[in-house]
Amino acid sequence: MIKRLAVLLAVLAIVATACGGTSETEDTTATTVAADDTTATTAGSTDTADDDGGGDVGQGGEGTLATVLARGKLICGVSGTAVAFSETQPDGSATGFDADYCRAVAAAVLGDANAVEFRALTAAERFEALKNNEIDVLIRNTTWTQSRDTDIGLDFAPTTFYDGQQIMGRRDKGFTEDSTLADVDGAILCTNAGTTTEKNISEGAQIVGATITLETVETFPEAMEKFKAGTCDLVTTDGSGLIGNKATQDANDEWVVFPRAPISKEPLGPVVRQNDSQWFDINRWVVFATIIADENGVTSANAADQPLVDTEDGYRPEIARLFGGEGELQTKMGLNADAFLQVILQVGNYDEIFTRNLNPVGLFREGTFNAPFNEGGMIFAPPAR
Ligand SMILES: N[C@@H](CCC(=O)N[C@@H](CS)C(=O)NCC(=O)O)C(=O)O
Repeated sequence: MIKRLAVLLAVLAIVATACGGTSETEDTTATTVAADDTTATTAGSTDTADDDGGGDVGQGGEGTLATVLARGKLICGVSGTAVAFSETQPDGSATGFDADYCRAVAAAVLGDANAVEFRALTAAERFEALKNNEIDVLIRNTTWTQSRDTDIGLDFAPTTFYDGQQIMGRRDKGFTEDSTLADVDGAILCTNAGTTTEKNISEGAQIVGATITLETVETFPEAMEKFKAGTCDLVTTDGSGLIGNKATQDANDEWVVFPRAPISKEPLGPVVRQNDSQWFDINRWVVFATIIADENGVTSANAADQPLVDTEDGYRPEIARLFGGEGELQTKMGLNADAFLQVILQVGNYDEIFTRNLNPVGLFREGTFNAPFNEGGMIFAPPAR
């Protein structure tokens, strides 16, 4: 109670700009947030539990699998500007960890990892685009939350990257890796609208009694520009996004990411419309297939050599089933029997996808939740049987 009263006295000024087309006047109203206001509302954000009719989202008639098969390509919603996760290329395609999971779905469904049209979406646009059938699946640094899962009308495939929100500042402004959330008191923090990020930082600052000015912009690269220009003291988002952007810093401008323990849990993974079980299962098992292959040391280089019937040395029944051999289950899901073999051949297993996209920006699996479950991490798949 005392803590709540103390927090009541803390003033959280929220200044939102350039998001969602709302007016500057509305957006720049500073809001005093009382202790029992658990949600700081930022103009332009669509990430609220009640921003949707809720529970009425299907895909209107035929399932998404039929739509994708008829179209002959997958439309995958990505960020397009999330370093190492999805970066739009000059030809309109995208590269990165999330982009590779789009390719994996296309390989499973269409037998061709390149049969993907990437649709770049801001955080604030993404859920409407999915609900309005503009995309087949959303793979865009998207955190699985209760309201998104239950109220907005979405289903979350397994987490592909366990993340957590952190903050980035400059060492010459006194920030270090050991700085805490309380150290942001008095700072202008920038992030992008329509995210869990803006809510976590508002709540977190309240909890520690820090007064902050939160400026939300449309995309995270815009927040980075303001940070580089010095109009924002700090930027905040998922730790992966900060590490990815830190990889681009100038040699004479040292940025630090803190606090060491993230201020939130951000489980990121693919998202589909709810009430489309077949499509949900496909997207879930594409992720699981990449994990099971990794668990068994099956890679894009050796996937083609896996025995699919029990006549050779090295026969592994689970891999045989997963790749279309004896006891396969992919045809029960509306896919070709070799759907997951194509995923591993054309895109790779979980570790390959992680390593090639995320290691170059300084993100590694070892010692994190993204390590395999039998090495202390949380990357786990149920059995393929
Ligand atoms: N995981 C959070 C944040 C997602 C987010 O927008 N992340 C940033 C930082 S990685 C991003 O995607 N930026 C790229 C952009 O704004 O286009 C959420 O689901 O709300």
